[in-house]
Amino acid sequence: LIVKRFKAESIPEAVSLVKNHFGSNAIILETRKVRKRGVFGRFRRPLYEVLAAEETPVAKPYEQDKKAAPDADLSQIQADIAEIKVNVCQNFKHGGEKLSHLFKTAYHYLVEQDLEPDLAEQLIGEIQRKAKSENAPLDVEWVKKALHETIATSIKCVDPSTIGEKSAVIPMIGPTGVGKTTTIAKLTANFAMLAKKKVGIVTADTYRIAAVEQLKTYADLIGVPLMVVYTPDDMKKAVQTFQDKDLILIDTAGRSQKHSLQMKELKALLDVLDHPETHLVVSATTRSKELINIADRFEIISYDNIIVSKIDEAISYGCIYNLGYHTNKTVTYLTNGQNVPDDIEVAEPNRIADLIMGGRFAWTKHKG
Ligand SMILES: Nc1nc2c(ncn2[C@@H]2O[C@H](COP(=O)(O)OP(=O)(O)O)[C@@H](O)[C@H]2O)c(=O)[nH]1
Ligand SMILES: [Mg+2]
Repeated sequence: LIVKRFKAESIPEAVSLVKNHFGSNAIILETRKVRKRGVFGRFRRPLYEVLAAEETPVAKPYEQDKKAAPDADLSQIQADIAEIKVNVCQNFKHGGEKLSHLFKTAYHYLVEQDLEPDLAEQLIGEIQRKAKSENAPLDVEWVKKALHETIATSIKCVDPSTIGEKSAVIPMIGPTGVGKTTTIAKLTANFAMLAKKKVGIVTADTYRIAAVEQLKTYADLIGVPLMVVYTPDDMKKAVQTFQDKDLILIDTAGRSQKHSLQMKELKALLDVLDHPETHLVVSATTRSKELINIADRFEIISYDNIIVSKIDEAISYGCIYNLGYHTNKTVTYLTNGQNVPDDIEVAEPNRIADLIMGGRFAWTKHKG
């Protein structure tokens, strides 16, 4: 009896190797899933190993099957049997194999949602430990729920009831075109009209006339005063003028984080403020690498909060997790459209986890 091992990336592939070697009379003795070695071995494609031999009289059952279903291709039947054997092994003999497949699928899902691979691996590690300690039923639903929970507990958001209470002075900083001015308009409308707070708006975006006019239009519509500032002294005066306000929202010109002179000017303008609650506004459609660079470079102005804009335009939300992880800042608002004042929401960990876990991905079909 000649016995030989065949390795391939799928069972049908391995079986066809067997067939090429032994002809269609080969019999499959054993099938197993083997893992490749290496640090990331658990996330690589699996290999299947088939132990096969040339047919002996013991292999009769296969012939009977063939007679019963004359049209069925022998190698297909062999592949099916081999696959069944693998599944049986996974489900009963090596529980660990099934587990690793699930976690691998989850890892691929997270990376697909643009989570940094390192962070995705870390999250998977965490839910693997959770699975062990809770002796959890290892199915897709459990893994999704555990990921959701873990993501939600690792994202810092602000308690909505404290917004606008910590500080009365809220500057918005960030790159151009991310939605700073629109967000100020939305917040002004919400605070002034719904929360009945006394709001004043200051704009330091004097580079484009249109920018001042854009905000002036909103201020007039909502019925709140607007002051335009050019210098740090103007800024001081504006804040003094608005002393009686519950809330002062400050718009700034979009700055490129790579332009250090612009950044220094902005810093000088905001340095005169007493305990400002500075918010960095970034767009969810920006790649994670740039987002983290932006977040780092704006550190010279020192800010504690992040607003993520344009979540309506983004197709994945892992960047919010990456950003939160790297900066350890609080995410305060998400904006989800151009409409003032409606398209803004208070950021909540569960909502962000919903966004990340709600991506389109075939969990059950995903292989390797
Ligand atoms: N789709 C979408 N567009 C937005 C959002 N926020 C702002 N915008 C649009 O982005 C563009 C730039 O907004 P603007 O507030 O002027 O950005 P700024 O340069 O940071 O002040 C405008 O066309 C806004 O209507 C949002 O959440 N979703
Ligand atoms: Mg603007």
